[in-house]
Amino acid sequence: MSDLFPRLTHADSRLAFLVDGDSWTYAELAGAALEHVTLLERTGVTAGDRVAVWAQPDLCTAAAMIGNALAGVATVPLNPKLGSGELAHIFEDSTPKLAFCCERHELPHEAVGVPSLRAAYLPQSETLPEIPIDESAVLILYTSGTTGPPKGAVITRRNIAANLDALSDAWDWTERDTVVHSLPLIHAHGLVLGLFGSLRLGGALHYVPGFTPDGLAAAIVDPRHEQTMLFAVPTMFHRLAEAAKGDADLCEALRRPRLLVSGSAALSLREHQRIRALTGRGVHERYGLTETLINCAVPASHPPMPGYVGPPLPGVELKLVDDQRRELEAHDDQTIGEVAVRSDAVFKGYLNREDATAAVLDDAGWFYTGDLATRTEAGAIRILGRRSTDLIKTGGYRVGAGEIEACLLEHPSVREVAVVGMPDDDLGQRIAAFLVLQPGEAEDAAALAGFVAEHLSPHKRPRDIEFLAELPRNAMGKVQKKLLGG
Ligand code: MCA
Ligand code: AMP
Repeated sequence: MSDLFPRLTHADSRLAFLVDGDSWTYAELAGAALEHVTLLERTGVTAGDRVAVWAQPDLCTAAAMIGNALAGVATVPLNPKLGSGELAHIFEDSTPKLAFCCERHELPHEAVGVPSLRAAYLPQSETLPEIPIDESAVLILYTSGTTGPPKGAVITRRNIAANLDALSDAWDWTERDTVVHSLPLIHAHGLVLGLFGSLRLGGALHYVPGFTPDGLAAAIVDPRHEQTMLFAVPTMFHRLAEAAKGDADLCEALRRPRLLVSGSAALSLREHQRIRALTGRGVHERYGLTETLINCAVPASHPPMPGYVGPPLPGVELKLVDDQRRELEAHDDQTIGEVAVRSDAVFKGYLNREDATAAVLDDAGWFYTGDLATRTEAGAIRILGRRSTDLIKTGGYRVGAGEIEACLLEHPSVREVAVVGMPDDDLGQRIAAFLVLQPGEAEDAAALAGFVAEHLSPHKRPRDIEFLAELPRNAMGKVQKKLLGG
């Protein structure tokens, strides 16, 4: 397919996007996207520019992102709950020409120094011109490293098309499928796979705002579509399993999807087993990163493989390397190496950060993931952890310990801080902060968690805060996070 969204080029009355009771057809989405392109022209936004889009689940959001892609404009998707400090960083770094928000929502923040616009697009039936698959940037996805503020990963039309086609192959994903999910529309999982994937393959996305097990179940059994695939992070599967105990209707709903897919973090063997015991259905895992999109997936034609994320997708070269980045040939499911990948889905680089890009992407196109894994004789990958414990995965969100530490140090009561990820049955990892206060300051954990939620975003807030007289340090003065449980 030489067109990024072929179904929008031949748009018709087939359903494309459902949110609660609302639904929009391909033709309506194409019409709204064209209206957005007209608005871009009126406001002087041109190819190569960037536009920030507040990612509320709505027709206008999808239309703005598709319209931007058509116009050669990169979308910077923004979490509507983004805190003031992180928002200021993203605006400063990505310098959007325009900040866009659907009219039926409030602009969640003052868009600092950038013209902002709220618009409503009336669903009118149209078809879209082709969007050629080339190196144009479609998305700037902000993602955390171990230290410093989040970096903007530049994702191109080719990255998206290559990855979605590989997933279509692995999962037999076609226009007959409706994806049901409740993931934020700001990351690879919810946005690239959930929304763009459905649109590229000609199926539909049924979006459930505000995750609840009952909300997902209702969407799965919605008679407006027949064949569904459920996309969720492990925390959601954990909560689905908890809720399904003694809830026959929920168990029944979870038996319905053609495929249950988990990703963004490891799904524990325990959750695999619980879902299987409750529903008789297994969960297919896949593994990826913002910078590479999805690298491995258990194929739909293969039974689920608890503990393994499957083989590399078609078109993805994968190797395990040692500390010096020398290739490890072992296929013994025992030798542990860092995962490196090369494919058309590997990003262009981090915006304005050549240094950080060069640290993870070599001249031959290999991207070094920081994830540690083994590989079986048949090529299935088992992810065991990360090289750095300062990168935390909580609820499927990637959070850097360093960015939370830097944020807490801005609070006047805090003298020293160390942040670690603690094992957690629900979130996978729970953000824990160990603090030394300035002399005479009162211990107020809720205020400090609220400070992080306001400044960065709510999911980055520490769930545990412990006050210490001093942080454990080694002879060199380095904080010993291992002694704190990290
Ligand atoms: C709570 N809230 C607060 C505070 N405390 N707000 C302000 N200040 C506070 N102190 C609010 C939150 O805003 C939220 O509101 C509500 O309380 C609950 O928040 P929280 O406890 O943080 O949510 P949760 O229940 O723990 O969320 C669990 C979740 C979420 C739904 C599973 O973690 C989630 O959506 N995860 C998805 C992450 C994801 O998409 N990752 C993909 C990365 P309200 O309810 O109104 O919002 S892409 C990727 O990884 C790749 C490529 C891949 O492989 O997929
Ligand atoms: P993000 O950039 O937010 O997508 O985070 C990417 C990271 O999520 C990877 O480097 C892995 O550490 C982790 N990850 C994603 N999918 C899986 C999975 N199925 N199993 C284990 N870890 C995963």
